[in-house]
Amino acid sequence: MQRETLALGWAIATILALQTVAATKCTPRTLHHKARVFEDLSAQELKAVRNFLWSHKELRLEPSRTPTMAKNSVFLIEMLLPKKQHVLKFLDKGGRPPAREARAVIFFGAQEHPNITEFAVGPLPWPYYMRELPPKPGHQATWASRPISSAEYALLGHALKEATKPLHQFFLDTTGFSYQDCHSRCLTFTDVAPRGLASGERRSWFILQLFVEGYFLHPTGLELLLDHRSTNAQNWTVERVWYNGKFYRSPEELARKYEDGEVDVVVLEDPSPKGKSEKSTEEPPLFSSYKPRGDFPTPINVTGPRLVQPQGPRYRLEGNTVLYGGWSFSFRLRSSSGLQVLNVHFGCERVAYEVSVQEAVALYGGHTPAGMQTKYIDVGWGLGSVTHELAPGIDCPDTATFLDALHYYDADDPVRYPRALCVFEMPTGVPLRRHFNSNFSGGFNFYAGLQGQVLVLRTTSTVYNYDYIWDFIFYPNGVMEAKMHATGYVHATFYTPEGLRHGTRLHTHLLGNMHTHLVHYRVDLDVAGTKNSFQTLQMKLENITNPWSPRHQLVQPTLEQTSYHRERQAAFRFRQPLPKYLLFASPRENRWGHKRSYRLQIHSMADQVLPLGWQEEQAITWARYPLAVTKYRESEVCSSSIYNQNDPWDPPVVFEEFLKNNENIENEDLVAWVTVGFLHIPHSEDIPNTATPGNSVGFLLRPFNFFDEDPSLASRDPVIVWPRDGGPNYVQRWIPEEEGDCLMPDPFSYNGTYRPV
Ligand SMILES: [Cu+2]
Repeated sequence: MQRETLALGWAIATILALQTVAATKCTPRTLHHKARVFEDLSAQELKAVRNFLWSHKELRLEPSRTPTMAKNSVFLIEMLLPKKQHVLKFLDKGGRPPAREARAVIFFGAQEHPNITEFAVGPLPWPYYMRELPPKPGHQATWASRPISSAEYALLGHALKEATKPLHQFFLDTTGFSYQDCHSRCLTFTDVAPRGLASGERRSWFILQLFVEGYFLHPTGLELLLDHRSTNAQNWTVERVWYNGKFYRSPEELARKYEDGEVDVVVLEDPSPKGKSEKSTEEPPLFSSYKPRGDFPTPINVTGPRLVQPQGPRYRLEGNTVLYGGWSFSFRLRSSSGLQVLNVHFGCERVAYEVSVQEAVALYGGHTPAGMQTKYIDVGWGLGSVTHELAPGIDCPDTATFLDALHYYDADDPVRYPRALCVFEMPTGVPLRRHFNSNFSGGFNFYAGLQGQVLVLRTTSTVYNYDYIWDFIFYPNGVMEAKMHATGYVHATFYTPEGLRHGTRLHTHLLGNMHTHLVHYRVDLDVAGTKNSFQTLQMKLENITNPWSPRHQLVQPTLEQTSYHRERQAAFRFRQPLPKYLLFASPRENRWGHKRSYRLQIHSMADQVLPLGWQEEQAITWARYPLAVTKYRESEVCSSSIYNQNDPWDPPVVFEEFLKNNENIENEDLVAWVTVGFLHIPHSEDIPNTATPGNSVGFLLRPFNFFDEDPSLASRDPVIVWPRDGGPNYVQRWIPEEEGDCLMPDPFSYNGTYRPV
């Protein structure tokens, strides 16, 4: 079918036409000096808070590393974000910045009834006051809910070593590894959580593993339950032992039965076979190793393509603020919960006040006690603080700007995490828009395309075995994306035939346990102002008499708009239909009379993971909802806490309570809470590691009638090609095709240390 082509000369007319797109002229109002309000604490500030706390002798503080639980110590210091209304007043109307404060978490263990207390310390940089940050009524964090500190881990390691002394010969015989005088053949452990079955308990299952490369994949077959609730480690006791499918009352009982030949023993094969190949002096790699083995049919022995930016970066970093085309935003890396982008503007308007990671959980099934007990709630494992070094060229392009992070978490000084974050622009490899305008007779009227470029802000969290990659992605057309990739080692347990009901055999003695990953995000949209409404659009079929042939019926789609008045109405449960178009609308209209809106588009395979109200489900009630919309409240800024993991039965933060008052959400400051995730049934290709392809989830925030036309029209990147009679095509571009220096990046370097400063 041939479409009518337009008359000649049209192309020329277009070339001559003025560029009528009025470029919005504005300078981002919140440059570095104002964005400081969002900045994480500097080393000096963290030290000032630490010194201020230590100067209060009545707190009787001791170093975090002191090897006892019966002490008072500072566990966490991080920036305490001022109230939103104060920040907005400062940003938009000027005046003095709100007081800069720190949140300090202190474990008071040196008293008969130990407790956890949180304080606000300020004003920074020279603090002179501290005030208690009171928990919500009835929501005091219990002593048992505190995260495990490195001092407690040291004591736990020692306790395990002592407790398993009777099993020395048993371990040597069954694994060739041991805990005593072990040199290169030692055992190690993985602990799981929750730590017990009811509030106030602190008893953990430990999986004993061979301490080799990728030890997560080398269980010995022995798991052990240790009660470590007492602040006196002398009182810690082993309550249960599990070995190869059977329970024992104590290590002594297992050792005795083993000597008597009453234990069904599995002798592990040596993980690193001694049989060195003749060609190589190196030992063959372990199955849990990254070292290459095998060959591709088409071997590759040269380095791959890499990114260059011949004319330098096209984004600007001013402290913690990024300026990129239409975008400007600030960011911080909270030690407790992770990456937060703040004060997100496109053009000259605020689109979101905050988009942030709140929590990441992984809930497991298994046949071993550790497998069936595992419900990891990662903020309780320092989700925001385990931001280890990114490798240039691998974790981020060589051209990225790398930034350090500071965390004061379970430490006595701020600790510098070099290259914890990166910012980079990259081609997406697919055009943002393009069109080939055929003339349907062997040629074209024009070709036009806009290359796809995005700006990425990235960090990672290595929560013990697993690595999450956290991205915020900014597109030139006003679209913003939040994305999590999962990688690293799977959490795995000892293989038993019964375990196959809960996972996959991944090696001789290894079962990859099924689990669900869920991530919770807070999305505080401010779509052209703080007053927004939430509505959805769906498609509804209508059946009408065909107006141009009344003898016929006609079925066609119509728009069905739903408005939501109250929080409960806009809390969508899993397994309940979620409308396709989720819109956050400003009362203002675009040029065409439509409400200026942003659309939330969720990319997730998450589902309900626990029955409502089930014991530990209390800690993750947010996981009931792929989307819940609430009215902004200063008391509802986090959906989880560092305490939810170790007391999931009575956690201090219960998201469900945010919905209880069922507030009006029409023309209010709205917050969207988004749960994304996926079911992970491990498979043999998860060895050695879970790979990122297919293991990413997230959401997009897309303008929907927010602008009058695609705002990427302001980009100078498009290329238009016009055919010319009897001559070469005319290539029209707005950025000269200039040659830049194709600089080689700096040679690869990776330090890997994180040290106090
Ligand atoms: Cu997984």
